[in-house]
Amino acid sequence: GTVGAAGGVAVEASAGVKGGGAGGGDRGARDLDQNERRRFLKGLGLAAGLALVGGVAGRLLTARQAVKQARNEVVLPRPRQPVPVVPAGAQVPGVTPYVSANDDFYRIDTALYPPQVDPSTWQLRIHGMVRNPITLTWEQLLQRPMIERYVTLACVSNEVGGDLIGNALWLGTPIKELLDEAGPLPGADQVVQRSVDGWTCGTPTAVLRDGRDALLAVGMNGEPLPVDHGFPVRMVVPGLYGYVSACKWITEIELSRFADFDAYWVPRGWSAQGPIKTESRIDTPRDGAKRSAGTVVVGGVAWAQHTGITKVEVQVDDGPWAEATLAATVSVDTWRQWSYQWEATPGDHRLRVRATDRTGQTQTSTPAPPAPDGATGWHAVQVSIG
Ligand SMILES: Nc1nc2c(c(=O)[nH]1)N[C@H]1C(S)=C(S)[C@@H](COP(=O)(O)O)O[C@H]1N2
Ligand SMILES: [Mo]
Repeated sequence: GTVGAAGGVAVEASAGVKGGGAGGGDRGARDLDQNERRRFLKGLGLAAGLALVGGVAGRLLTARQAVKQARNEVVLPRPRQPVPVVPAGAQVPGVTPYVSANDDFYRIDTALYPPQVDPSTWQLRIHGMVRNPITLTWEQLLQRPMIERYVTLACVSNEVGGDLIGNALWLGTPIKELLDEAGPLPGADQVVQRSVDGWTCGTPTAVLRDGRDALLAVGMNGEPLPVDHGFPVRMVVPGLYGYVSACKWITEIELSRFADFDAYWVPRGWSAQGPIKTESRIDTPRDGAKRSAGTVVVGGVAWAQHTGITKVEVQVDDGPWAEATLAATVSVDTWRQWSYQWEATPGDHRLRVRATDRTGQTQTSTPAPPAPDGATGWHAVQVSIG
């Protein structure tokens, strides 16, 4: 039910996503968007016949058709190492899938319609404060070394307990190697990424070169990127919120300075730097669930991308914090599931969760809204035991 959260939505359904990027605005703005969208869709129905005759809608449909076909014809290159294997036991029953299906993967962007980019004319320009500017075609990109990694992407506008987070297997070429070839000049501390639709984000150059598996990605869960998720090429950076790192439909990388350029969401009140905050969520039981007294398995996810989760604790009402069992995980770049066996007694109870990351830091109890750099606080659910 969150703006832009549904993956695989029809192109028309995305009309309400506008402005739902990093922030998504407040509730009022969302409702307005919904009404506008309904009116817009009605208008579409009336005008459809006319518009289809050589109109905007017609051209849009043609572009969608052509790009859909081009995507179907893509043969993804093989990664240079075997695919990482998801260990048995990464999945706790009743918890959200460890790997998010492409169609269920949350979607956030400012695009009224997802840009239709034809790979045969796609180019990536790496320029700005570099010694050797580079231009890559789709064919050239596919010939570069490819790796495949699970990375959990998260949106800064995710509320505590929210679902604007997903984990996928990304295939791509390490951006570090491309940046090394381009040769950033001293002082170029920001890598500005620009999408074909003009959207921009800025990532610290140092983060993209520190050895983490930051990818210029072409594949998602074994398929070419879905159009909604950036086909043909996007960036994926472990440890940073999407609004500062995960440019979809990317066509330009400009080495710059944070002092010289503010990316799209920065003048709109969001922080220029966006490391993902350590968070955790209860998936089962759901808020408002009714269960019988006895053993109830409480489970969920916790994440501290590129740092790693070392502990998750659960609290019943105002009781002591009890340590949950951590499930297996592929790497520190993904979320991690957990479970806790609760001996539930009759009555209404509040369950809370908090995670500790590998730096030893435990999530703060202090609630903060998503803006400007990510929500904080402990996720809680109410459960009634009969
Ligand atoms: N071109 C473009 N890329 C974008 C955005 C956007 O609005 N336009 N939104 C960003 C944000 S805020 C997030 S959280 C991620 C979401 O990626 P997804 O839609 O594949 O889940 O994409 C990022 N990349
Ligand atoms: Mo986001």
